[in-house]
Amino acid sequence: MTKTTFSINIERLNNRIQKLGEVGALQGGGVCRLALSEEDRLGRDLVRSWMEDLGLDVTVDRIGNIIGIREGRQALPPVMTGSHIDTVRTGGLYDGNLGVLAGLEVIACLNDLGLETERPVAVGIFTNEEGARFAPDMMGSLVYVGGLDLDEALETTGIDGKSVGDCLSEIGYAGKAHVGSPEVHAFLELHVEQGPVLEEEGVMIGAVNKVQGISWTEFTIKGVSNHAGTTPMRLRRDAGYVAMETGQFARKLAKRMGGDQVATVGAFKLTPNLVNVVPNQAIFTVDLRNTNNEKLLEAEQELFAFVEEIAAAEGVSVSRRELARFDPVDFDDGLVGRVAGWAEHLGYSVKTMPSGAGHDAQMLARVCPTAMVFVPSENGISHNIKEYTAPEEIERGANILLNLMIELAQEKRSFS
Ligand code: HGY
Ligand code: MN
Ligand code: MN
Repeated sequence: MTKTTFSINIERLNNRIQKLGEVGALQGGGVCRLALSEEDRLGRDLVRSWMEDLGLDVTVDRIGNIIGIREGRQALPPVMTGSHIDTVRTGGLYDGNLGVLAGLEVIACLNDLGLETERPVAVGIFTNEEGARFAPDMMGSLVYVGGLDLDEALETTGIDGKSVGDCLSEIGYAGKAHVGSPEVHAFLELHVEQGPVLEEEGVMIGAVNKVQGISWTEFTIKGVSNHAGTTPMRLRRDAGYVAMETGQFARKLAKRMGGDQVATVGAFKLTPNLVNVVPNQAIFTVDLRNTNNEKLLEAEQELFAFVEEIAAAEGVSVSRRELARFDPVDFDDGLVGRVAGWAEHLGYSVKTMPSGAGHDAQMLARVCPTAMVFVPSENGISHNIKEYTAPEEIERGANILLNLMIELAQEKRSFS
């Protein structure tokens, strides 16, 4: 049976990507739009204006999620796409932004076609997906699906001591709309892979079938500051030493476990952080991930046992705070198969694969059939100003999104 296929306008989509990339632009390329910052506000204002220009009914909910809806013939649960526009400090133009702007491109195509769909079509901009300023990551979508209490999220303080609630008010995005997803028919997210797999294997599209488990822990080690010159090694209670040893252990643990296990010490702060003072405090984070939850639990247990042991030996105290903990998530097999089916139908090479990064889709998967479409990242780079995906790669991913969303939006029945 021949399927009607539609194509996106890659110039229009790429122009939006470049335009949004000017907001929070860094010298030398890339962007910095930390969640709920002034730059995030400017980015939100710009994309929201595009949503309004496209005729979407735009609401902002109490955690600041921005949802644009295009009416359907029937008031049925919408087909939804979307992602995030907050970035890390050394962000690229595509992480999250592509998913939101490709969603707007789908809407623009529906408008160009004058196509009335059975179901409404929604595009979401979820608050604080990165979690770099306020943990956990995927905060807005987690609240949206009821996985995190709204007040708890609003009271969360960030790395600069400010609360989510105060920052939402400051940037004018403490919305009034009820938070919590309307029933959603299906959710699709287009995202850059952010890793090397598609490029190394020469494959055009990733039909993402799962997201690996994530464990973020902040450790605080408290020792005794002392003179770097006069204090014999046997008398030291060196918080910095214990932190550094733990970082080394985490890396060696991941290498030893192999497979999908990864470990990262991303944030590391010594006090008083002076050349001639034995540090009396170290605060650092360890990000552990694995597609297999049992192995992730094993890695956590080994890490925690190591810190306790080495802290006791050094005579320092250790406390830890869980910043994020999400089990691996499997996407809907049927929908993943339809992503792959559309890739094949459009003549694109495709492979089914897990995601190493966290995504809003892993939260929407709690409330509706969900899948993701990956396009390659040049040199597998992301969370780096050099992040890049060529327009022709973007076009392929956005064409799959467009055609599958139209197909889903014409379905009168909910998924069996
Ligand atoms: O950390 C992540 O995987 C995502 O970028 N928040
Ligand atoms: Mn992302
Ligand atoms: Mn990211």
